[in-house]
Amino acid sequence: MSNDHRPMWESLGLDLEAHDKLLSAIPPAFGEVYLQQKNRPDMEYFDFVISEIHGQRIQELQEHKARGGKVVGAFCVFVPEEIVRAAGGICVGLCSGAEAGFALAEKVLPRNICPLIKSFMGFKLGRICPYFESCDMVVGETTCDGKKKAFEILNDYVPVHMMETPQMKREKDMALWRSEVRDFANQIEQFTGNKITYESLQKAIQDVNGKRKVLARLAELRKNVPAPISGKDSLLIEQIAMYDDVERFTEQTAKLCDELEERVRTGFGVHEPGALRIIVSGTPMAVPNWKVPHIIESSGAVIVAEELCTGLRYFENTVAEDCSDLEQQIDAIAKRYLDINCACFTPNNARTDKLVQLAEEYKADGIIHCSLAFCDPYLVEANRVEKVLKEHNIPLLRIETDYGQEDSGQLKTRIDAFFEMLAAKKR
Ligand code: BJ8
Repeated sequence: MSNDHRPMWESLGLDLEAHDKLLSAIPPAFGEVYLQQKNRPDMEYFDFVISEIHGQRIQELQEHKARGGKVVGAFCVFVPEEIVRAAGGICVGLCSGAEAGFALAEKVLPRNICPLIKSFMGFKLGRICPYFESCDMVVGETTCDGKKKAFEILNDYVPVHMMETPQMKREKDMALWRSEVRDFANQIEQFTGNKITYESLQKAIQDVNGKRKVLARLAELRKNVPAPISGKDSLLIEQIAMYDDVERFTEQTAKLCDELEERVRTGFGVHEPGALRIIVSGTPMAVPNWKVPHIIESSGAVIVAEELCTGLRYFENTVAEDCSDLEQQIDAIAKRYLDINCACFTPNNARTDKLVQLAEEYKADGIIHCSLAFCDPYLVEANRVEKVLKEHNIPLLRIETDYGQEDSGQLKTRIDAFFEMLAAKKR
């Protein structure tokens, strides 16, 4: 990345030394995980976005702010980005996928807490992330206890608006969630000084739906045998979707899909014939957390779908576009978001049913359930996932990991053994 960005990072108040350290780790990791893959489609745009991860997009956010616009950060796919967009703001998913800043985070958080939470706290306390430092406000949610309480601490450093996400999906939960979405719209109007109108919300809904639809098109193409794109490249695109410019991202992903369609037409696959087809499911994988997908695909299998928030949970549903007034649009947004099957819900049968359906649709040989350490919702729900998949005779491997590389060897051994079992089953 060009050094021309240093004055911008400095003006954002970044700790340049810590930031240099974080950034210097990304190119070697990216080179090893991504650039050495065979048969990649044209990923030039997405590789460029990563090469400029703290450059060009940050520049764009600063230009937006200079024009009086607001930047709103989120840590969860429950935050309705359409509303931020309708008020002229930019919503960015803050990634929290690295260990940088853990030592600082441990000064305010317990050591044994999910690495995603530790990462966002460390990024803020250490002033390491230019996306975070560009945010005028952060939206928190009550999805899991760790995040819920951590947002109280985060509010000491950046204004946090909390949304109460229900834990069940009954009618009364929907009524609560709907009121939370309404309050959020009011809050965003106040914060940006811009009124949300039927027209502005309709345009935002269409734009974000367009992004979700192109991601769904990409997912659909991966159902083909052979798969036209690797799981690692698909994950990268899904990660970039969280913070890139919506229209540009949609256009570039559509272009890639055209190429993949051609690959499907000619039967060109990204992997060896007969490679095992795997679905990964569990907690989100934020940039630069590519550890498990890299191990899976380096062992000869191909990931065909991500039942993750950096994956299908982000784009499988869209907001209805046929509303006739603003309040109906708010209803439609609330409905779309409450359909997300996060493990924070109980019961969460929709997620287990979905996994069975995905295994069939994507012709998967097995599912790898990958949860971050100390994430109670996903680690406990893995039991329900195992039970249902067993009933349907779908092989499952359960993994618990963090952002460190120390367990890579052990994970590889377990994943290889799982693949041997799947291969024997296939013979
Ligand atoms: S909708 S998965 S993005 S909450 S991994 S912080 S749950 S202890 S990230 Fe999530 Fe929204 Fe749900 Fe998706 Fe807590 Fe678990 Fe950590 Fe987590």
